[in-house]
Amino acid sequence: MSQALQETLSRVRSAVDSRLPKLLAHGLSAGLLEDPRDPLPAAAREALLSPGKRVRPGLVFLAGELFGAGEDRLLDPACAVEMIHAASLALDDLPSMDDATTRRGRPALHAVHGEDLAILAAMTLVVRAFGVLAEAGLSTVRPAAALDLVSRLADASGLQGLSSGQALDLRTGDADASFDRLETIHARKTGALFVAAAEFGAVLGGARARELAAVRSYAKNVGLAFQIVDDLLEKEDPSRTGKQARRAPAPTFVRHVGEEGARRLVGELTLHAVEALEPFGARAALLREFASLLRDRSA
Ligand code: GRG
Repeated sequence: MSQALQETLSRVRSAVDSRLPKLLAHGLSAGLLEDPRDPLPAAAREALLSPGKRVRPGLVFLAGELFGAGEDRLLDPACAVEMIHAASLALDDLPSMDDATTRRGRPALHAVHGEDLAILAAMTLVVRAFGVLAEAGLSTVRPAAALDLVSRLADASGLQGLSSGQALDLRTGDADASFDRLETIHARKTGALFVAAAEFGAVLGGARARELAAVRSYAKNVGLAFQIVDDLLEKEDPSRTGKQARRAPAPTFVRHVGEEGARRLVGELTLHAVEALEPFGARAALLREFASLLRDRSA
């Protein structure tokens, strides 16, 4: 990895890791956060602050910096995206979904805090994400841009995004798992949040419609490739992704086209992602490298 990308990603990671707990605690006194009779803050903190790669905030920043947006505008919206992601992991792990025993190499949230609190923690993170965007609109981000982000994140979370993708994933058996169906599932359950993250950066940097479309195409392809790599890693060795699940294997491209076919697909998607950046020339070097980094990741 180039030094420039390494520096950017570790800067984003530490900024996000130190900002997330503050955003979560918004308005709560330390006493309330640590009240042993109130079990929800600890569950929400564990869901949000357990050690994730912070890939989506990285994408917000890389796309934002392409258009000259500063950290002061990017940080809280990037944290809002991470909140939705963290909520989705807690829900995905529930016994009624993937029935995971571990996540990020630790016991799944519901295994420690119970299913009831895991659901409430996820709800808390979802509503907090939109609260964070509202507050950004009252401080660092123009109100119209903040509303734009709210709308994009809502779309990425609902019937065009995560929730729909997960529902299709849960209800698609091997017999229905056509190429198109798998593409829809992956585009919604994983791609949509990548697209929202990249759009966040572009909107905050004042990108024009055509630039926004290019960034969206990049993120859609990277998101699909990311999910396929996740499935490849999980097939090779479940401990690599830090998640172990009891649910019978979900519909994946790895099952549909085999490991080699899936690897080829990842290569093609990454190529399409990079092609989408052509209009930006050398300015998009870090985003290009980011796509390759995610393609070649081993965890
Ligand atoms: C939150 C509104 C809302 C709905 C959630 C449960 C659900 C609906 C969707 C499931 C989406 C899901 C878990 C998709 C898998 C995406 C994926 C590959 C996750 C792993 O992402 P990483 O590797 O994880 O970035 P870390 O742990 O590094 O953050």
